[in-house]
Amino acid sequence: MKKPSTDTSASGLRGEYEGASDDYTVGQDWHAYTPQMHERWRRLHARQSALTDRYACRSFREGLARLDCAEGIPRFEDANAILGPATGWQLVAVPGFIPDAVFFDHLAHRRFPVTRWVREEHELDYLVEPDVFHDFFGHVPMLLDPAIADFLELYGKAGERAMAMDALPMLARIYWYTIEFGLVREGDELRVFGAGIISSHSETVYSIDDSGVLRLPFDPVRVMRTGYMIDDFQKTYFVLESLPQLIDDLVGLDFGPVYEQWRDAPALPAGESLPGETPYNPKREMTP
Ligand code: HBI
Ligand code: FE
Repeated sequence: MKKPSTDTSASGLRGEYEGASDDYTVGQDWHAYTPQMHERWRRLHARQSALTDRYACRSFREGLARLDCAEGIPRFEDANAILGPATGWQLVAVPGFIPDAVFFDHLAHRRFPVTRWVREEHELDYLVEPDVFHDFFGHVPMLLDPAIADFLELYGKAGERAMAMDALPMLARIYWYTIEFGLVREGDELRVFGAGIISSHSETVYSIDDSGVLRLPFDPVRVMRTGYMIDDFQKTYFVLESLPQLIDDLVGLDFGPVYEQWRDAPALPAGESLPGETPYNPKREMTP
């Protein structure tokens, strides 16, 4: 059994896999969060939500407002009461990264694993592993969007075949360049919908405003061939024309032949365009 946390540094919950069920879920143990942890969440929420009006896509902004979670680390059961009737998703608490097969199985059943511990003071802007701020603030608002809700279930169901065909890295790039680091066009503007961007202050600004970044139109096969950075800002972002494009482009695509064709080829380096590709340039497109 888990010991009650008296720790103010979050390490009382961080990475505690002991006591987790076979599916890696744990109780959120909301009462174990300290006042300092809730205060840290409030600061993170305030800082990021100050950017969302200008940078986040409409679904994210609407979803975040519905979740009403500015005051402290939210109770997952409260979010579940909103998510269930809206899109059928439920949050389950996990201690951190979980094995790929378990992660896919949760998604295939519309259960979204949310890490329960919160980052420490010295890692406010950046950490490599997911914590409750990344998972909840970044991902949960988008679970209220019907296209993202359906897409994530399909992604979960695609996992088994990708693993059986030894092509998991290719499928994981789809998740990475959409759910984590995706951009979407809204009218004349580029907007963020990826959780990895929207939970980071500096990458939110960089992904939209930096003129040296490569932004390419979303193309599933191109995405599956493109490597990515896990410990630095992305060098390439892919832009959807709309969120339902995810479903439209991926439902009819038979991944098997794509895996067979490309899985043994080296990944395309992030940040390089191929001959004939037209990078998306919002400034140019906005000028008539
Ligand atoms: N576990 N908690 C957690 N969060 C993730 O995003 C996650 C994971 N396990 C595996 C995984 N992601 C990815 O490697 C798969 O999408 C392939
Ligand atoms: Fe994530």
